[in-house]
Amino acid sequence: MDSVEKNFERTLVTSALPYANGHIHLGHIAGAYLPADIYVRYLRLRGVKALYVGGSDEHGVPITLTALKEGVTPKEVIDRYHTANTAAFQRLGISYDIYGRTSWPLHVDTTQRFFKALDAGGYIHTEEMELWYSPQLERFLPDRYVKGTCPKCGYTDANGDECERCGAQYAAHELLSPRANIPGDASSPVLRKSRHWFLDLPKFEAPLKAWLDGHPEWRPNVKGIAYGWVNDLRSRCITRDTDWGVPIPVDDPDAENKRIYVWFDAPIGYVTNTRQWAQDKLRDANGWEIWWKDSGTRMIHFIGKDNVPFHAVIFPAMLMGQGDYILADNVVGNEYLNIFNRQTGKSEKGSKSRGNMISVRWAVDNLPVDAIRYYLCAIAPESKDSDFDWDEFMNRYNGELCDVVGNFVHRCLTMTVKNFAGRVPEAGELEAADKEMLDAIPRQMAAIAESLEGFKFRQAVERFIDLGRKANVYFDAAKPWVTRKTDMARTGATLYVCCQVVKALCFAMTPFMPGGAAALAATLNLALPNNGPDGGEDAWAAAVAPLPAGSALNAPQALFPKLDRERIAELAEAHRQGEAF
Ligand code: B3M
Ligand code: ZN
Repeated sequence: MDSVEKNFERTLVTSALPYANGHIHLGHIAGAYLPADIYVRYLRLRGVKALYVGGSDEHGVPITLTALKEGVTPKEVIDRYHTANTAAFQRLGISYDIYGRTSWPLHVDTTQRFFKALDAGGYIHTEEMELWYSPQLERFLPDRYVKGTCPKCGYTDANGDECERCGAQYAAHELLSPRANIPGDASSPVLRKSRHWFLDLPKFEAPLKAWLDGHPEWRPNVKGIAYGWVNDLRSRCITRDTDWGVPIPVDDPDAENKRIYVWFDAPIGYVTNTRQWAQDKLRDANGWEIWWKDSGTRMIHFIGKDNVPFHAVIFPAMLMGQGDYILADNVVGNEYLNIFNRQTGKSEKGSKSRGNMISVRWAVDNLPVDAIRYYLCAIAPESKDSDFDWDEFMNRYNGELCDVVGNFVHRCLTMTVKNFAGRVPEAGELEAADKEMLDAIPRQMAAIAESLEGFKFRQAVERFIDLGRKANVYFDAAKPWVTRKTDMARTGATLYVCCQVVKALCFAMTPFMPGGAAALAATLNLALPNNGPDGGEDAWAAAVAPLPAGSALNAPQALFPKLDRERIAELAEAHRQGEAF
């Protein structure tokens, strides 16, 4: 726990707030939610004070465009998807302390406070802009309300503000051949002047650089994107011509038909949700401040790569402008999870129009939660994109989690329960191989901890499986099923050692596979800790203390039931048909 306990008293973990305009899918999970959840579960096991904050992003063009296309109100859209996504996260075991909403009234207050503090600090100014306007609908067409040809690469389906194909960002008036992207608007957009509010990012250049320079330990992909931005800072427009969002807290007639831009208010949602949590759980309206303003707090953001500029440049600048907020200690950005198409042998980007995405709600209806969590962690797109592949999913889950860990645990516990009256045997005289196995436990647990603390979740879960592999090798060499016919003391020593590995595996699997861990803890009559944001005992350290001889065990159950090949083929086919959403 070096990094966490040395300098900090508590850890605030956030994961990106998904837009409440669609169902969350496995790509989201692999990028921002599962790694954060594994990390938080690990911190809780360690007894660290940790708070995990998430929620829905309910403003912006993604919401209003969905509403327009469906012919319903934005409120209907966010209510529907906030409810659905809250449930989906819960079913997948993503253990938020709060899953909030940026449509909460409290969020208007938090956002407006941020805006006013930046304004008072001289970091906000207004500028007149030329924006696309629909004569037919008599409204401006912000961001994705207008489409056209990219001025950089010529892509004809580019958005009003950026091109999905070449990644270029540009001013609205640079877009070529603009057309409205709203149902029922056949008119040609025209340019009109509109006055908007801007955040003076260049004023934060020196402190942003100093802060980034102070974090050589971040992932190179995140650092690269952040420096790219910081070396080319420009003022950013933080308002939009829309009626859906947080009102701009200024006394100015030009502000009336405008709202704060979604990317300004969304990260402030982390603060709002912490405030709401403190009100609800602590009954203390100021209980949130220690999490955001005390230098003893370590803040970690988990996000997908496309959100890096906002979390590693813009939001930190907004926090700096407040004067009394802490900054993130790490921004853990992941690459993308793509979909492997066995028919074409190619990896595809997950997209709504292709119909190749797998929603969480479909996944948890059809697959064991621990299997989903295991596979997504094993292939986490940490340093490069990775592919979701059905065959690999089945082979890795069956071959690693079931065959290596599940099978070892089952063999050990079945033999122990049968031959030693349901109790952990006496260690008796230990031989060199026994001692070697026992010594490997704390070593391997420390290695897993090191990976988790370094945000290397793939490596962490590999090291967990490695402990299972070592245990199988030991078990197979000791042959307790043979020795039991001639030497019960030797058999007892072997199974005593195996029970110690099983105990360690139980704790080690808790962050990754909480379901399997709970079932195994019940078999071992162990209590897994239930630490919350107040912290508690370090159960990870206790995991390597021996399970005493004589401890009662219950009859083992299969922790990780194997996936059936035909069933997986059916699911893969349903996915191919676009039914996995
Ligand atoms: N809703 C973008 C996204 O879902 C945005 C993240 C906000 S995090 C403060 O990718
Ligand atoms: Zn382009």
